[in-house]
Parts: sequence; structure tokens; C-alpha cells
Amino acid sequence: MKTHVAIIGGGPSGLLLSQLLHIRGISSIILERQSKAHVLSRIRAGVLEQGLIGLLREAGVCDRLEAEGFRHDGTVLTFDEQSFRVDFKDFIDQPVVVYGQTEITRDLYAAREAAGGRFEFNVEDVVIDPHGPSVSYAVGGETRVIECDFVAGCDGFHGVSRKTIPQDKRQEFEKVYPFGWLGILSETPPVHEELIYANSERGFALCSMRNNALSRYYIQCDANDDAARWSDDAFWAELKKRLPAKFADALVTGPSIEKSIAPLRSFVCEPMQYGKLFLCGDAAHIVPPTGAKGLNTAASDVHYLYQGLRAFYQRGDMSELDAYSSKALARVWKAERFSWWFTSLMHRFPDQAAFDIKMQKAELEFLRSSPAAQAAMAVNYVGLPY
Ligand code: FAS
Ligand code: PHB
Repeated sequence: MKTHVAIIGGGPSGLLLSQLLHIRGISSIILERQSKAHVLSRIRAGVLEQGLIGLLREAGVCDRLEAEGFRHDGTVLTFDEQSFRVDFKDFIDQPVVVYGQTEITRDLYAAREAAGGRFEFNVEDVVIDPHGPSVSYAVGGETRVIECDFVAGCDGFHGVSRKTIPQDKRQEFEKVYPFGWLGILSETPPVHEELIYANSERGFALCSMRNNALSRYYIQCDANDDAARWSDDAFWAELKKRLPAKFADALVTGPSIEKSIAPLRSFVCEPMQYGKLFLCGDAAHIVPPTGAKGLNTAASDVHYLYQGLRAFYQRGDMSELDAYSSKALARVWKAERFSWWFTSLMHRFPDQAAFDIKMQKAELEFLRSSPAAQAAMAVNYVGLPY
């Protein structure tokens, strides 16, 4: 088979890139290791930056998002019994929108299928030749080869793309956090109209939502905890202990319809390109979900790669593709810093000394009382410019 761009991975990065390329007449094929149903069963991100929304609009995949997404102009932070709100509009007129990643993936699959997009699901043994370039893979016991001009590695943290860059040509930066997030989805009304990020002596908690009848909650848990060990009642009881009474008393509980634990790590691979292979999204970097930057930073990668491919196919100009890695990494590292900062501020660490806890509380008090501190948080949370 031949195509302009072979895309490894049918998650949000691969799908968004494929749809954007399509509207510019640039062909692609998406190779996905799982089934489409499996991809759509994942419950992940929930908060979208305007940059991602702009890309979805350009891709013609924004109708449901605009109809069902929730505009949020601020967020609430709590520590012990105190709570305060950071109003983004006080500093930057740019809201975030709450709309599940699962729905974005669903919308993108629908758009790609309507446009006759080419997919291969349940692929195995993907091997990338970044210099040909070409991609070989097996599906249904048959080996196939795709000849292409470029390969987009959109296959997430556990994919093959990053490992295609020879070890002596790449440098990896990693920080593994000594805790995870136990998350549940429940068909209950959200406890508050905006997100609540809670720092408590028992650990971090987050109150989020997908819509007015579907809530998403997280509590910090041991890194090697097991979701099956947590009954719904135990989860709700622990969440209430981590929230100020006014929110704990307002919490509407109910049966979980999804319960899982996500590990937390910060990770970056440099460079994000090798030969004609370009890494996008989780294939190149991971952030702890505290700052809601995972999906949103995958989107800025897609933006830079899409612009580079457009320049090549429309003007024969390779300069933007040559600069892809340095451009993408400049924004990736700022998202890594914000995610690390917010995670360090809001979580309890096993080895934390009393002084460290005092530092967290002093920083939260500074954030509560200083417009300058809130401005810095707001501009990072709503999303730095591309
Ligand atoms: P993805 O991992 O979404 O997609 C990669 C795709 O490649 C997958 O479909 C995979 O099956 C496929 N693939 C892998 N190897 C392959 C191979 N060899 N061949 C072919 N296909 C292959 N971000 C937030 O902002 N907020 C959150 O709350 C949040 N929660 C998360 C919870 C979990 C458990 C995880 C893992 C991530 C979470 N994230 C969150 C981050 C997440 O949203 C990612 O940033 C986002 O999915 C990135 O999208 P992709 O880069 O497309 O990677
Ligand atoms: C979510 O709704 O899943 C969510 C929201 C904000 C975060 C992380 C996860 O920072």
C-alpha cells in the first residue's frame, strides 16, 4: 500500500492528525493495535484547551463538542477546610471546556469513517523503517507493507515508535511519582459546577465531571494499589474525608460504572523526530494528569506536525518539519513543568517532612491571596499559546 503519511496509533493524536491531513488532501493510513471498541472504551482526559478545540474545529469535528461541552471560567482549590477559586477570566479571556476524551475519539472516528479514512485494526508486529520510510505489520496472519513519505508515531507510551529511535540517538527524562490516581465514573450529578482540586492531609482528590449527570472523581492512592480492593462505599468515604465539609456534605454518591488506577509519571523523549519518523503525544511525553495537559499537549504536537506536513506538500518546504522536534519540545517542557508543579503542590508524598507540608501550605496561601500567583496558574491551566 502507498500513502503520504503512515500513522501508528488510532488514539486522539493519530485520529486528529489524520483528519486534519485529509481536509488538506494529504492521505494517511492509521494502524491501530487494538479494536475500535477497545479504543473507545478508555476513560481518560476531560478538560480541553482552546488550542485543541481550534484544531477540532479546523478538522470539522466540533459540532457535538460545541453542543455538549461545558465552558469553565475557573477552578476551585481546597486545602484542609479552606477553599478558593481561581477565575481564569481575571487574567486571560480563555475558558477551558469539559468534554471527555472518549467523546473526542468517537467524533474523530465518525469523521474519518465518513471521509473514507483508511484504518487497520488489531495490527501486530509493527516495524518502522524511518529512512525508507516504510512500515511493515501483520494483520490476520498476513504481513503487509506501507510505502509512505512520512511516519507519525502516535502510538502512546507503550508503542513502538519511540523505541524505533536508536537508543544512542535519543535521551529520555523521567520522574515516577510514588502514588497513583484511583478514578471512578458515576452517574451522579457533579458535587460542584467547576472542578475541585483538593490537597488534604490524607492525600489529593479531584472532583470533575463529564456532564450534569455523569461525574468523574479521583483520589490519590498507593502506586501499587489495586482498584478491585476498593468498594464504592470505601471510595466515597475516603473522598469525603479529603474535601471541606461544605463539599463533602453536598456529594451525591452512587454506584461506579468505571473504576481504575492510573500511574503518575513525568516523561519526555528527546528528540521527537528521527529520519522521516515524527513522534506525537504520549509516544513522546507523559505528564501526571493533575494539570490536565496530557491530551492537550498531544494536540499541540499534532498542530506543529500538521503545519510542517502542509508546508511540505503545498510548497515543498521542509523547514517546519526539520524544526518540528525543537518547536514541539519548547511547549512540551512548559506543560511538564506546570504538571510537575501542580502535582507537587497538591499531593502528599510518603517521605514528606513537616517542613515540606508547611511549604505546600504557604504556596497555597500565596496562590489564594496573590493575583500574580493566580495569573501564572491561570495562563498555564487554560493552555499556553502554540
Ligand atoms: P494514546 O495512548 O491515547 O493512543 C495511542 C494508541 O496507539 C492507542 O490506541 C494504542 O492502542 C495504540 N498503539 C499502541 N502501540 C501500538 C502499536 N505498536 N501499533 C499500533 N497501535 C499501537 N490526560 C489528561 O489530560 N487528563 C486525564 O485525566 C488523563 N487520564 C489518563 C488516564 C490514563 C490511564 C492514561 C493512560 C492517560 C491519561 N491521560 C490523561 C493522558 C491521555 O489523555 C493521553 O494524553 C492521550 O490519550 C494521548 O493521546 P495519544 O497520544 O493518542 O496516545
Ligand atoms: C478528568 O475529568 O478526567 C480530569 C480533569 C482534570 C484533570 C485530570 C482529569 O486535571
